[in-house]
Amino acid sequence: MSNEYEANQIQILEGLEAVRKRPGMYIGSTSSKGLHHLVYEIVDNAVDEALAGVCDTIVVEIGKDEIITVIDNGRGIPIGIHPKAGIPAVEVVFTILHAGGKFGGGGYKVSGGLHGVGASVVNALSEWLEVRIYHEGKVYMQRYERGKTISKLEVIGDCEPDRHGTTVTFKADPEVFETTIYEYDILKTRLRETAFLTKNLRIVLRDLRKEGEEGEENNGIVEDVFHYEGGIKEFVTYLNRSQVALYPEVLYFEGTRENVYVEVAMQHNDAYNEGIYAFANNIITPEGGTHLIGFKNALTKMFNDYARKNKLLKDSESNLTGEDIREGLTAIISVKIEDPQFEGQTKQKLGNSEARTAVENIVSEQLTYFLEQNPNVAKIICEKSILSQRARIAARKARDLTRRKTALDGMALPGKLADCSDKDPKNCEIYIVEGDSAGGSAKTARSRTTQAILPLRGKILNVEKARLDRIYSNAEIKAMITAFGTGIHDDFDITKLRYHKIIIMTDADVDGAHISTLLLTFIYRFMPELIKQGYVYLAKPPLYKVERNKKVWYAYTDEELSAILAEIGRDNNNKIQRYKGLGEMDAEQLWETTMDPERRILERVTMDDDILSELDVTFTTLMGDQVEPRREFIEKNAKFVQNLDIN
Ligand code: TSJ
Repeated sequence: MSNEYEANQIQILEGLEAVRKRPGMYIGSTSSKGLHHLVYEIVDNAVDEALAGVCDTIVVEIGKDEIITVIDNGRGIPIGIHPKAGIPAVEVVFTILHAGGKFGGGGYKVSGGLHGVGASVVNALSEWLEVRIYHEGKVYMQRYERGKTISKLEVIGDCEPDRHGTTVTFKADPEVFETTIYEYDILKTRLRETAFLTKNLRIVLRDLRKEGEEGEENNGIVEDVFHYEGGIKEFVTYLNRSQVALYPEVLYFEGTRENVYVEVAMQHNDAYNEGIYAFANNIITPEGGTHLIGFKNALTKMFNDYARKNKLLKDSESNLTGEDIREGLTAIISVKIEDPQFEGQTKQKLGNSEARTAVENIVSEQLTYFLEQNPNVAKIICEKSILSQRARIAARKARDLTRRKTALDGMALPGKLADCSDKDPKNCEIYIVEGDSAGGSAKTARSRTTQAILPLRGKILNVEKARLDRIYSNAEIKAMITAFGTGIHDDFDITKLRYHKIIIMTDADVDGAHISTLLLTFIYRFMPELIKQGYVYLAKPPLYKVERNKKVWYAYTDEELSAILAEIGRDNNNKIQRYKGLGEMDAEQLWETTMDPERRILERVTMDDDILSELDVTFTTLMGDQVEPRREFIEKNAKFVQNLDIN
């Protein structure tokens, strides 16, 4: 017996010595990340007790000197002698590598998961560790130092007869870790997540490091309590807290199939990114895996079925893709499984095939039922998905268009463009002119070497109010894109700009101002750099022509008119002409007043820098991938466009 015991001891010491030699192999790293890992490891063992339904509170305290205490009110780690090891079971837990999860058998274990290296690893990497077990009125205690047993498990006192549970206190070894200082917020985030994933478990996080210090609130104690009766349903609400939910309900599905316990919670918001988090035994699987695949399969199939059946998706329209449906979706998928297989390079992907079928079946059944019971929600999601589908198709067209453009550098210029002969962009200007007649005059009036004319016909499309597909098939817009030469969006290349002055020339009236705004909106949406870098101008045609004795004056404002009249004296020989539009000027007048670089007035279009950079971000989010501008966005920024400074 004694020989066996000694043999066991040697094995134990060799095991934990290996952990101390290569800590990174067991906890990933000895950085702050690895340090915090120690806490999760211990907490996860207590969470297992909660999952077994025999513990409802876990307290985590960060004490002075960075000593961690984890307290649960579970059954207490068994204290009886382990038949094979010949030492108390609790000592096995702390001194034998990979002993975790060997007791009790069955059930789903958090601690057996991805980083479930066992309490013995924490023990090996702690300067000291003490475990206390509260059991049948007695307090049992054992102490270890750097993994070695220091004291026999012994009763150190009495407790209330109905008290039960385990308390573990440890100090991370500064010889092992680069830092032994805990960050409250890191623990807080992780423990909150654990609480969300374990319905009804109360987790208290307490920071006692400043306890008793002067000038601190609450005697220096910081505390957070996490307790979510709604579990992952509340997790989804929490994740969507700064978003606008598309419907008030959080969908929740739950069930057990093939010994896999499945929970799914989901809700769409009005944004565009997917926020789907999958967990197996409370351990996040950043690379997804079978449970995530099962969820996605069910979602795609059920929504397409529903949309077809209810004619929300026409027969002529193609199926919604998974991405269309998941646009703006926040979801948690949580499975509990007896023997989770973590795969992939970083072991962050669930491999169990039964998890796929379990999630797929449960979500399919319960989602179908939900959609039938909640047609309003079903419709909202389908409509959002269809918007996403259209935007995706339009965005692809846009990409194709711009790609084609960049592929063929000297691509055919628009037929309506009267180009200039000089090919050095620095010398060149393009006049965008509204209306064919004004365009005709401008073509006659221009200086052919440096001035190009692009006449635009009809109403200019408001790019704020049109879907991308319509925008890209608009002839005027295509003409401008090809004439400017820069491409748009991701393909935008300022060095390809063919004219260093883009001059918008419209009538000096309300309609003209409106057309200018529409053109500026387009440029600013599709090629904001042109405005940012000061290449965009507004031409200023005169409002009045004053003629006397064969002498001519032009007035660009009412004040100017008054000033001219005051100077030359108002009399009956003045023939004052009010211009109603560019079309009233002949080519010569147009040249003299609006196009001759020596005499014309140009207003450069500028914008506030921060507004631009703020918009840039939104702009890329909006147009970057496959997304459709949302209404408030359009309204908000239409205002910015109208507020463009014109000086
Ligand atoms: F990490 C750890 F092992 F040190 C640790 C374990 C740390 C903390 C804070 C708590 C625990 C822990 C373990 N809490 N509760 C338990 N429960 C058991 O180990 C246990 C008790 C009874 C039975 C049984 O079948 O009767 C089975 C088990 C696994």
